[in-house]
Amino acid sequence: MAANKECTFIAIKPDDVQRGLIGDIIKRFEQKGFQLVAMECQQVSKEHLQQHYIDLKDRSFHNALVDYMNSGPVVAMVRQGLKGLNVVKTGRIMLGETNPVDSKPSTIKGDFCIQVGRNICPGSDSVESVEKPNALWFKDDEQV
Ligand code: IDP
Ligand code: MG
Repeated sequence: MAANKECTFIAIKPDDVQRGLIGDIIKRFEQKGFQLVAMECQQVSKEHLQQHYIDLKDRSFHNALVDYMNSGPVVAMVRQGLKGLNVVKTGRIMLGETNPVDSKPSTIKGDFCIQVGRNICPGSDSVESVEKPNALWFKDDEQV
């Protein structure tokens, strides 16, 4: 990644791929001006997902979350903006709160879902936490 850029990792979960929401979600980040760095539609292994959700390994819903994310293809992407424009923070605002009940209309979770276990899009929650998922999901030469 260029030194003057900040990246964020965003994904679209299996039932939202099946619901045909990929275009609606991507459009919001395109319109907002987040540059595309990498994107892929892939069915990921449970081992990969256990790594992705390692910080939640002690939570009661961890296994159900891994099984669900493994149940069909997901779309994963990395997007970026100039440093100082806070794409990680802005991305989280665009996504809404983890629980859709708390998400305002016009956010992705506010507009497209009602249930925390089916909440459409995970997204990086801090600049420090971005590198790990980016490296797990995409090789260096898959990020442009
Ligand atoms: P985030 O996706 O908003 O960053 P995290 O706390 O990282 O939220 O949780 C990861 C995923 O775990 C959420 O997207 C959601 O699907 C699921 N999750 C979080 N909290 C709960 C819960 O209380 N019950 C069921 N699933 C949950
Ligand atoms: Mg999270």
